[in-house]
Amino acid sequence: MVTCALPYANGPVHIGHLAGVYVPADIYVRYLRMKGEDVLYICGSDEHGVPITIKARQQGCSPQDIVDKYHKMIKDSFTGLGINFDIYSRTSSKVHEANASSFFRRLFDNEKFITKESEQYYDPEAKTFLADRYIVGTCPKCGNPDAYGDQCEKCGSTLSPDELVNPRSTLSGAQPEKRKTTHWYLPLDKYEEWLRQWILEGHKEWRSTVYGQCKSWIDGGLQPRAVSRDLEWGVPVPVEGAEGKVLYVWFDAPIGYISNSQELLPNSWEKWWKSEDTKLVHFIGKDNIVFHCIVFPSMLKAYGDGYILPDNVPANEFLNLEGGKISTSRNWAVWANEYLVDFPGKQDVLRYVLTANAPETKDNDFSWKDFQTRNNSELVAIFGNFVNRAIVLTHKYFGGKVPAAGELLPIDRETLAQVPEIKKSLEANLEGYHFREALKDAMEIARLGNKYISDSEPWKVAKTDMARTATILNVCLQICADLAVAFEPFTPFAAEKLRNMLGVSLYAGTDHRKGEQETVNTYKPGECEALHTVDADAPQAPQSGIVLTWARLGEENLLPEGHEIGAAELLFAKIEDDAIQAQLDRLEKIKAEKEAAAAAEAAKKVVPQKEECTYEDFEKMDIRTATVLAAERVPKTDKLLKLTIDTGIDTRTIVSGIAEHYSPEEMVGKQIVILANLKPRMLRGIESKGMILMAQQGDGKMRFVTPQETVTNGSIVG
Ligand code: B3M
Ligand code: ZN
Repeated sequence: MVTCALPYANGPVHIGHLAGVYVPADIYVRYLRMKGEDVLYICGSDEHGVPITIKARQQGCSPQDIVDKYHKMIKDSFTGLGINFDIYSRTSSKVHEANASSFFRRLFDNEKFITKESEQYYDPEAKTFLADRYIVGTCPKCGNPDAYGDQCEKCGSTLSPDELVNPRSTLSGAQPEKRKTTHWYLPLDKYEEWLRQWILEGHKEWRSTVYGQCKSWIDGGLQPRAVSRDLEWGVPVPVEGAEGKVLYVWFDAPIGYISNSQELLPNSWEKWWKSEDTKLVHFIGKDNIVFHCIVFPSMLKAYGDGYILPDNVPANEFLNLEGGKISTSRNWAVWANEYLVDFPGKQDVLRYVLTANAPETKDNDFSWKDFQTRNNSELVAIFGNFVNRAIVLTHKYFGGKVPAAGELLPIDRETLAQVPEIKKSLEANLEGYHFREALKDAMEIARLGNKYISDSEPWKVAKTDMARTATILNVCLQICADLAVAFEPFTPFAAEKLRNMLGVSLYAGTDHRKGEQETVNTYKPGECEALHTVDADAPQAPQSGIVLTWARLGEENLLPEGHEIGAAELLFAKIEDDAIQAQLDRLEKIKAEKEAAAAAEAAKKVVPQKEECTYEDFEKMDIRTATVLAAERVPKTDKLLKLTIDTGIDTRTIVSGIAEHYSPEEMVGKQIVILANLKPRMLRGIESKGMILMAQQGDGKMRFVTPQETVTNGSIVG
């Protein structure tokens, strides 16, 4: 049973989600199914939680409107990318509400919770309790007026709402007030020893990043964890007197895996969730490790009733985009739904590139240049090119029928013998959740074929030795059939296209999309519209009885002599620079908008007033008007201008750091205000006598101060 983290339905999925969770899971499930394993493949939208209520408030609609919009968008994106869960349901479903509610109630009745009364901030206008993130105020450490209740983004300090000066609600701006409230907590501390045994002793094989995080949580001492919240949106707490309280989203969501299974298999879901024969694997991102390895297992343990625990949790790290952190709120992302519109027919390319760059053990980066290079120089130039040459030449010399293998030379045997070797590594990497490495193995087969055909040069041999040409192309076509199997988990659309060209089917295993009655998938040419978007008018090879299977990958003679193949069709098309540039321009625009917004925000910031001074302090300063007679840049500096000014008292030089705000030409003739009796200073070898008074905004913008109308130079400013 494979579950995928339930994406929050408050935005589309982006390439970070796909690389981190959904593409690796889909590779794994397709592979297992081709080997004949029976897999239940579960996912759905996570539709509760504070962010959804905030977004609804911002957009002036209901939380249900938000989740309805994004649930559909996310579901369509997965289908569009060939990620076909057996069910993609949602936690706002009635099945889930009933299931999560009864799950909570059983733990409550069996006294598995502790209750605690605490004081929480409440927004009297919005009439809702406020999570820390929705309280802002002045940071006590650096004075940032917009620090959050949990963190100051300016100085990075971790804060609590109580530390904020003048806290205010981000919802209504009102001054939040403290209210007493009671919540239920799962005492994770009670499960610490059990978790130490189950994970730290029992699952040393887990990815080091996952194992390490679990170890630090357990060694750090587990604390009771809230399982309810003061919110209107969510699964109501099924306890008398708990009006206005809902299950905490991270208590509710993992139960969604079970609810989705119940929805799909009402009569047989327990066969999966309560049988030791089931191997449960959770695909998630690293920020969800504690919930899937510590909290949810403890919930299942507390519940009892024979629920199984995950066999593995191959969490990925994070994917960055063009060197920046992917961010939904800042729109710094490549959205799956937009990708499918911008790059029609290139679902495989994204699956391929995200797998090749998968952040399996450390964060990694996605760049559009790399995306284009991998498509053009790997998928097109190696995989696609090899297949195209093999098929085109088979039509050219042998009328589209697999030619006789004839006498195999050592080069032929050595080439074919490598495929079963590569298959061993491919299987080990797939079984071990090393999908980047597994993809390299599959690509190794394409490189093998491409090298073989380039070295054997059948187009030359055909001039003199047709029998040898037949052997070469027979070997090539066997390798094409291997590729049609090996690439099914990674690039299912291209694999299917290749099988259609080769006139063969694939046994792709059993799925459960039709609920209790199972669906056996043998992707016969043209039969798979429901699964893949087969190009309806693609040339279909004549029906053939050949059904490829994973087991047969690497076997000899997959395509027997005389077998008829279909017309050649390009598996992949080059991606041109303009398509990439359009994406880079989009990101550039987003970056510029963000910088402009940040600058506008900074411009409004006002630095707190300095300490009081006395009139006597002020009297010491001799501030005068003056006019700029000449101006020039100070060589080898970016910021300094050397100004010759008429102070009415004398003509003198002042060096000022305003070169980034004014050119020398702009300054000549201007009347300015100076602090005339500032002690002279040597700046870059120039004696500067005085200082120009400038007004500087929070965003750094600087303008010189000048009288409203011209006055005599040397006029006293007071
Ligand atoms: N909704 C995904 C996230 O943290 C979260 C997963 C729930 S899986 C039960 O982005
Ligand atoms: Zn701060």
